[in-house]
Amino acid sequence: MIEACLFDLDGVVVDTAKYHFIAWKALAEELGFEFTLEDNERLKGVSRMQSLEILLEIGNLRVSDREKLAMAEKKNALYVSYIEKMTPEETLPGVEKFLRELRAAGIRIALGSASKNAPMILERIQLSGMFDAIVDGNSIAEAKPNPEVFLKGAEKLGVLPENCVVFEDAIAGIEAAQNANMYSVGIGDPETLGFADMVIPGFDGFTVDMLKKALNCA
Ligand code: B16
Ligand code: MG
Repeated sequence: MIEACLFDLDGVVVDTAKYHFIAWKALAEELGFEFTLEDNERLKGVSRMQSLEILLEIGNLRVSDREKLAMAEKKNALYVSYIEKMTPEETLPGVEKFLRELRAAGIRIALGSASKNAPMILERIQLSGMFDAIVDGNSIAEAKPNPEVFLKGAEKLGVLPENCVVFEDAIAGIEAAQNANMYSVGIGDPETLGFADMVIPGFDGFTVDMLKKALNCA
């Protein structure tokens, strides 16, 4: 039985990876090394401080914890200057329709994101009201693949994990869903996310009926 759907944010509801890329690239350039789109792939679904660690490893740099904090803050300020200007048009195709369909079917909806900026992004794309619960980088101690973010979401909704479906674009996110004992739907490439229970390219054309069929429920 599907009682709730939990959504990752970046790469599932919106594409903020392009703004993260601009901001990390600017920081890397300031530090004197190149940061490529391929490098950026390694940061998807990863927390801000873990992303910085990866970036510093790419640049072969060692810095103090204080400098790390300052760098992360600087990157975030530039990132926020971009997401502040986001509009509802940036919601990925089919997402809003699918969320509305879930609501109409009485299925509860939660957000499960690593981002501390999730509330602002949802506000900018005008989707805050669609979520019954929000769990984001501000309210979790453990990063994905730890299941904390999704277990907290289920708890807030008052739904058992086995009755939850997770939509995720990152490998660590699918692992987190599996660790939470939830049904996982990968958004993206089957080559990378093939270990999820189901993989779809995106929400365009995807319906609640299709999800129910895949789960073998009426
Ligand atoms: P922030 P998600 C993640 O969002 C992003 O995929 C990842 O690239 C980012 O580093 C992380 O949020 C933290 O974001 O700096 O805004 O707190 O995919 O978990 O929705
Ligand atoms: Mg993501």
